[in-house]
Amino acid sequence: MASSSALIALLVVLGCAAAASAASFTVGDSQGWAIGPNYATWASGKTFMAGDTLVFNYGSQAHTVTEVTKKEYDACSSTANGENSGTTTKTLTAGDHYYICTIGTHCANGMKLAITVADSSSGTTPAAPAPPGASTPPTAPSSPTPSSAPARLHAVPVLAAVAGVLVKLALF
Ligand SMILES: [Cu+2]
Repeated sequence: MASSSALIALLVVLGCAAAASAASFTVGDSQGWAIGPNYATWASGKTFMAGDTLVFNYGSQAHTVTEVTKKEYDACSSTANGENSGTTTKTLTAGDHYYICTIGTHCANGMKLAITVADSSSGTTPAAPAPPGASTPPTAPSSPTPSSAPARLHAVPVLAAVAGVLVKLALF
């Protein structure tokens, strides 16, 4: 009996760890998706993993969230259909992603976001690409392990230790 309850506890702990691993990022934080924030600065230092979500908050109809190619991102020009409901959530897949607002000159005025999403099964966490013309100084670390990465990984040894204790309790 003891061993089965320990195993159940272990599964619950591991299940919680898995659920907590997908992060949600609010683009621009409290400023949302608007003219004003520097999204290169916002993205720098963040680690985006496949399965994480981006949440864009903005005034309905006032802006669009349009995923574009790098070429369109660089040119601030796209004929793609964006979303303009006011709240747009994107679930990330591995690779580079580019988002712009296609209304007026909003993109040229800063409504453009470029991120690099790491595959959740790999240990690599490449930094977000710096958009050309960005006025921010290159403060992003060039090392492959940004400071935010270890925080995610700290939970693993702790869970392993907890699991080890539970198994020992079950056996003795
Ligand atoms: Cu806009």
